[in-house]
Amino acid sequence: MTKPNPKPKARKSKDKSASSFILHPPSFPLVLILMGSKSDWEVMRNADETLSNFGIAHESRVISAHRTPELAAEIAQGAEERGVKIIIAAAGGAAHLAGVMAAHTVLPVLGVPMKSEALNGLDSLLSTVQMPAGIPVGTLAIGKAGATNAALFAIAILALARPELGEKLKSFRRDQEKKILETVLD
Ligand code: AIR
Repeated sequence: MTKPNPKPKARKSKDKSASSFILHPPSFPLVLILMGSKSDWEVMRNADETLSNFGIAHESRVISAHRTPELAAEIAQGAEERGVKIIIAAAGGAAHLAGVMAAHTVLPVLGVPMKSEALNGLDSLLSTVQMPAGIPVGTLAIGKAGATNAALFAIAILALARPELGEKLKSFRRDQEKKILETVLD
């Protein structure tokens, strides 16, 4: 049985996780959205908003595989016990966050490569997607499409055990189709 989640609290300044912050902390997140820097938020808010639109309890926060390595391991190791079902991890450049999370949990981890300044996100894509056999990361597209699709993929996974979510996904697809069919070019 899943243990009830402790209510997420604002971290005190002495806490080693002080460099991260919780953006949207519900009491019982089913999905964790993690990103390597606040500079990723503009893109990752698309994942956050997509989950909100489907009414999925989630938590979005900054965790860096390089700048807060211990906290990253701690979050991954504690996620299953908190009742989290899926982790979405986004990072840019030497983008190791999704891989590090996956190394510390058997929960499904979805990686979103962020567009980078130097190499336009190709670096992020390759460092997220090229995992060694044994530690999978489901990698989505670079940037906004990847952020939105990571959330939709997480919803599809959750829908396996929640038929009402599957119905919402079908309705979302129908609306999307309708918009295309009704498109008029002027
Ligand atoms: N990053 C942060 N820690 C490890 C990595 N790979 C990534 C962030 C962001 C990029 O570095 O995910 O995409 C630049 O971060 P910043 O904070 O310098 O803007």
